[in-house]
Amino acid sequence: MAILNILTYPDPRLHKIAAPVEEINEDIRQLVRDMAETMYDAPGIGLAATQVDVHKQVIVMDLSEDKSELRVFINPRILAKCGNQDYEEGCLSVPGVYETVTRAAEITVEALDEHGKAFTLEAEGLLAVCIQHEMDHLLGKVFVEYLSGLKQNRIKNKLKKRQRERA
Ligand code: QAP
Ligand code: CO
Repeated sequence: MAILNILTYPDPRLHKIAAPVEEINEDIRQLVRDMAETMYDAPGIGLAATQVDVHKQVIVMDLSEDKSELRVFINPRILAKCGNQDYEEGCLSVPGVYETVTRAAEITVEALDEHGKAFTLEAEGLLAVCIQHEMDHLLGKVFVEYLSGLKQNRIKNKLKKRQRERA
């Protein structure tokens, strides 16, 4: 297992589009294990492969208190969406920034698990928000892109300044 480096906004690699996984093999299962370890270490509740600079359609998520409910989504597709909800989101690639985003309230998602088995999930609340947030990463989109240009610039400057201070 390994803890992977998480890209920080505004890194241009966060805008790459992830390709579908063609074959779910031991390499993909290793990636899933490393992503889960990276997410738990952070700690976070969701991580997309894009955030660790792997441009494949792989997401890990765990909304439980005790790391007991790892969910894996490979090649996810949203089959249906309904309603709206506002949620204050954060992101491991945008540390220290929390902003409210409006997304669908309920979604139906279809994906493959780490064994290549297809499943369909109906989600609402935080789970629905998290799936939509992570699927955006696979399309090269970071949640701050839903905010005004002014707010995006402030966030970019804050994170760039922090990175300079750390360097
Ligand atoms: C995505 O985010 C999410 O700023 C997952 O300093 C978050 O795991 C979807 C984190 C909220 C919906 C609602 C963020 C950790 C973790 C930070 C995360 C930080 C440390 C974010
Ligand atoms: Co994120």
